[in-house]
Amino acid sequence: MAQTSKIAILVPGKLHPHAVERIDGRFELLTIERADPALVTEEMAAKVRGMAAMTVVNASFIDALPNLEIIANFGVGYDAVDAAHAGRRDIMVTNTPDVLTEEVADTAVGLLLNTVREFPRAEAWLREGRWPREGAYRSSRGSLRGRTVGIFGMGRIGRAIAHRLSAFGLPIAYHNRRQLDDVPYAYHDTLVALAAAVDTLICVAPGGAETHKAVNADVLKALGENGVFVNIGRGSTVDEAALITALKEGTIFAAGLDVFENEPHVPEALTALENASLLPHVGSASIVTRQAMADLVVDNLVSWFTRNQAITPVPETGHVKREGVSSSVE
Ligand code: 8YV
Repeated sequence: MAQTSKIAILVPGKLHPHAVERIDGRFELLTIERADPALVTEEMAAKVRGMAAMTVVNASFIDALPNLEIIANFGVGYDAVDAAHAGRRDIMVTNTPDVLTEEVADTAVGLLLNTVREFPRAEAWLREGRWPREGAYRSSRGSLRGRTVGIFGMGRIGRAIAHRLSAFGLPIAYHNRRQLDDVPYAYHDTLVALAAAVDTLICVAPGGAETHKAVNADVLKALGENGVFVNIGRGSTVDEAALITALKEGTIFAAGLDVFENEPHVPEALTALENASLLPHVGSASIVTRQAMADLVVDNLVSWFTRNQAITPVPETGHVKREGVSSSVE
């Protein structure tokens, strides 16, 4: 096994314990409370060559670490990391694709069913002892039957959701940055056009400036009064205030949300709504999948420092090479 024990890896804030344990066993583990340049000591700045993070990593934090080579992000979404800045500084950024695809797609389908068929409310009815006292739970106003699904973001997870919902017998359409030539679904070149063509919109698009508040009042209006909106991507992709208004006023029928604008804070205006089904960002959160994500974070670091290659680089840093390193470990 290549000698990596002298390479310092910084973990700012919380990270999956399995990742922390593996980093500690393989590298020199350094931790700080949060990704704040003010907490970086001189010694740390000189030493740190890798980072594993599940938090916001902005340009000033990256710049506080002059010898940083790689940032391994826990999660497929890496909008919290300034990857463009890292790319400009020739710092590798990795994420955790593939290992969570099927899990998140499963969650999306579960959340959609919860939203239209009211299963969480039906279960609460049973648990509260209302079934014997008051009779059967009401028939759900919504149903999956007869729906047409639009997917915003036809990446790996979008495809896995489309695959599942096709098997449910539902027609699928999508909107993406560009049309894909290897999917059989109808493409719409704007999000409003997609929303107008379907009654069930599932957002799997990545966060970041390009998608900021993309699901706005116009999109929700186009989705229509029978419309169901599901978000399994990022809270930042939705204008949350507009969504609350649309749910309140019946502009759309219901929403299922796993992600929010200001996590872990969910506005009371949203929790008060009966036509919103809400989950606390659990899309990938099974023990097995989170462990696989943690492993991929550490495997990226190990691969970088022993084979000069990242396993899952993000596109913004695809060009970054570990050049000028004669021996892979020093
Ligand atoms: C994680 C996620 O919950 O992979 C992602 O992008 O949103 C989730 O799987 C998240 O990254 C951990 O904070």
